[in-house]
Amino acid sequence: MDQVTTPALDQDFLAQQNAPLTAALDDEYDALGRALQRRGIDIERITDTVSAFAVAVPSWGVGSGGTRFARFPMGGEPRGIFDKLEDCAVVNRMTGATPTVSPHFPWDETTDMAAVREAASSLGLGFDAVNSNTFQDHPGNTLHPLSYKYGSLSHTDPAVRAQAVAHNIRCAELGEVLGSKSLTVWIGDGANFPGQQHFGRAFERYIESAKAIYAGIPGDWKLFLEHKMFEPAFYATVIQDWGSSLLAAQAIGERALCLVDLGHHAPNVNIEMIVSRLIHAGKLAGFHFNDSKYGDDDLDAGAIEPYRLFLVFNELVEAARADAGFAPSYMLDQSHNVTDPIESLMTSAVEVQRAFAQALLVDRGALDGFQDANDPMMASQTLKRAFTTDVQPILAMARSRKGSAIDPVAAYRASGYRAAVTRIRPAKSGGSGGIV
Ligand code: PSV
Ligand code: MN
Repeated sequence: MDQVTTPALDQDFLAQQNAPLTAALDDEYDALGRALQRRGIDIERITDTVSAFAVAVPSWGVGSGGTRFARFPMGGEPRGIFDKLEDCAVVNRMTGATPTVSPHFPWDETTDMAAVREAASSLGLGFDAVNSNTFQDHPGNTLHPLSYKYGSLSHTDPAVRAQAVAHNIRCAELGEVLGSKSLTVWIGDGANFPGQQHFGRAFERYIESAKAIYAGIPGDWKLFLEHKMFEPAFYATVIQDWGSSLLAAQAIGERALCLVDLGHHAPNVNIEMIVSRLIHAGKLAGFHFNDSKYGDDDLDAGAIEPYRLFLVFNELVEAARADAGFAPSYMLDQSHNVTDPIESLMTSAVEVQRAFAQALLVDRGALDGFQDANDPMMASQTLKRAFTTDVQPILAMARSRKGSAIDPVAAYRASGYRAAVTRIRPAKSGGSGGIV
């Protein structure tokens, strides 16, 4: 497969892009450092912590997304996993925040997964959780002769369940070659009509299948259960909320954990509180970050409700305070319908990092005191003070020190990457709808 020669991955190119921005950044960073010093915060400690932060990119995120109605592909869409890796490498090169890719099988399966690992490694990338796909049929794939139309892990037919279980175990085998250590399972199983499905029996079948997957994956792997309120099942979904997810994880075993996709809840649900409860239960796997206004909109992280993202990170920073080994898994999971996916992924990685940096600024001692003294106004002001601090110089400095871009979108556009891949990769037809 021909690869693009791109300045986007070139260190000297980024140094040139950064040069005119460096003096202003130094100035703004120093000013913020002095302001934080007055609050008893060492800016260097925050910058180091933010530098070490990483969020995985989903392999499917670099293609144009779509809705049930249509998909509008853009030029230079990846033709397969090798092109996807190249796009992911650009996101990581520009932001310095996305060193791993999360693949989806069978979408990303090849006959030589070792070659995939090598290609990633030569681009400076590793792999995060692998994802299984039993939410659609895979025509022509001999490992999936039976249809998932009426479900997969909770299907009434034991043969379909066995096929779905085998696929998940296979995903872990493929993931072993890539160096992954966890499998994320999201199923679309559910019902569109009251009465269509026996809630209790479907849940029991799911748990039985998930136990079989758990027993079949390597002993040092974690099994992440991802819940989602609705879609494609519009009346009831088998693993529809964190309660079902937690019950299942507890029934399956110690290494079964609950994954929170921010878009998979009812509107106005207090997600940060769910995060706290899962931490309390020792069952928080990690996140799929995105944003939404109405449902599972899959908009860019931080695009609609940045304060909610901050509040989620506030819980995570609080948890890390009590447990130094606390290390949830972070991934973006968005559908880019109207933007260049690479620009959306870069921007989202920065937004997630921003929420983390802001949460690191919360004066936790003061917050404890205001909570104990029942002072809601000052408690809330303590959070707002951290949230409203402009941490942009910290994020930009962290990138600059890594040799990444001070302004990722500007540098990416200047690189001409999209035009270059559009010349090499033939356009895909855009006639059909479909969510990816
Ligand atoms: C489902 O909506 C989901 O969030 C799951 O994580 C899937 O694996 C992914 O999107 C891609 O469809
Ligand atoms: Mn997800």
